[in-house]
Amino acid sequence: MKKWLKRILCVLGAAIVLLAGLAFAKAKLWGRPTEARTAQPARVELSYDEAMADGCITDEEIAAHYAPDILAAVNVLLSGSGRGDFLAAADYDGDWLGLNNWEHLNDHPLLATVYYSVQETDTHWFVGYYFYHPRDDAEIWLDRHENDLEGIMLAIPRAEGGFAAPQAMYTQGHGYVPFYFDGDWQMTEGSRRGGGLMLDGDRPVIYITPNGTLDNAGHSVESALNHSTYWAVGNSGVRYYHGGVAQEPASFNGPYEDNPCSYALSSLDELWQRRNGPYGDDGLFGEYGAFRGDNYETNAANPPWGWRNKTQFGFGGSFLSDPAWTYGRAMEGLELSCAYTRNDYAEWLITVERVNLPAGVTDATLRLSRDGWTLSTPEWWLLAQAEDGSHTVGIADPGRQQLWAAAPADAQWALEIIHADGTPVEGAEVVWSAAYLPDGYQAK
Ligand SMILES: [Ca+2]
Ligand SMILES: [Ca+2]
Ligand SMILES: [Ca+2]
Ligand SMILES: [Ca+2]
Repeated sequence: MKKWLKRILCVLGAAIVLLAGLAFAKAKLWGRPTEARTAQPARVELSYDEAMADGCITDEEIAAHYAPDILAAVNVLLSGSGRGDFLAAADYDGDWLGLNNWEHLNDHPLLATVYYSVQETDTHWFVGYYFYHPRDDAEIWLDRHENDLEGIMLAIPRAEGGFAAPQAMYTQGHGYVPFYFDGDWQMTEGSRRGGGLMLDGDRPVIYITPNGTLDNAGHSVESALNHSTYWAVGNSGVRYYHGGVAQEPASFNGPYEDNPCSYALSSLDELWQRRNGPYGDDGLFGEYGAFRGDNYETNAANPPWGWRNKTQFGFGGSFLSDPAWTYGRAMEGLELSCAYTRNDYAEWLITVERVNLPAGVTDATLRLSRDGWTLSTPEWWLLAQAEDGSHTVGIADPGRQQLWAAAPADAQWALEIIHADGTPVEGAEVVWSAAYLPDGYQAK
């Protein structure tokens, strides 16, 4: 066949696929019954005085005040003509089984739900929001899986008599944790800045990528400021906002602002309380830190306590279990305390007190591992000799002796004293503990 003829046929073929996809999308979208639809609720605005009217501020009130506006891009050529990009609850199909969530996409309403978590130190609140989708879909077979959870973590200074604006946000994608902020803070070596924060009052405005292939897709989350747009037919999208009512989008064609849809907040505890099983076909999770799923890949989606962090000071699950560490290691000058007053999402507290080294050893460092999997790098460990000859241990920071980690109850922790070449230091001793916290951490 002539080259030019081949090219024309290719372009024609692509156009036909595109038009058919669009026609199919519209037929599907507007052909469905809309009883589930309620009137468009107003955005929930909760001031500090309103929250304090009963004398205390609950996690739910904190989550409501900072609840993000979400620009959710929709790729109409994938998954239920775009429905795969609608926010939903993890039990959207009426059960807590992970294995049927890909299959049920088109048989159940996708009522928008956003999960939240709140942790606190002396200086900050850490408020997380999590976005569930039944499918992480893509044009190519390799990039698809059942269930999908992505999220953000805000650092908010605790203020007397009012709500302060978030200072920074981090997200997670493909094992990397980009940070978004506007202050003069610097990133430490090996950490990544994603860009500036977009705020509407105290609310972040974020962008969720649609289903699709490679980095800029698969529901990864970015600040809406200068976000990188995935190619999506007609730039379709929904503007989700916290209206306190879980709705399914009535439309998604055209600009985000034309397609508002309210979401409801739900505590991350809904998922967290299921983290230790039942695992397998009759549970939401297939194992600790992974959703049960069988489409294209097995148990491929992770909740935040299973998210990787490939940066130098990151460790698996630290996104959720230790946000003070995650921020403190990545950003310089944020001045945050690493002493939690409350942390419901850490199951283990690792405390390292001191090391006794034999005379003459000058290259000692430590290695922390869990079930044979190394969490630390040599940069973590700051040894300083005390008056009695022993060495105090700072974990990346001279003043920090503790780490909060997410791991199963039967996790086997090991802390070894090693030489720079990785061999054990004979005759050395480390004083440390790994305490299991079945009910989370609460300062006495
Ligand atoms: Ca209150
Ligand atoms: Ca299900
Ligand atoms: Ca399935
Ligand atoms: Ca994803």
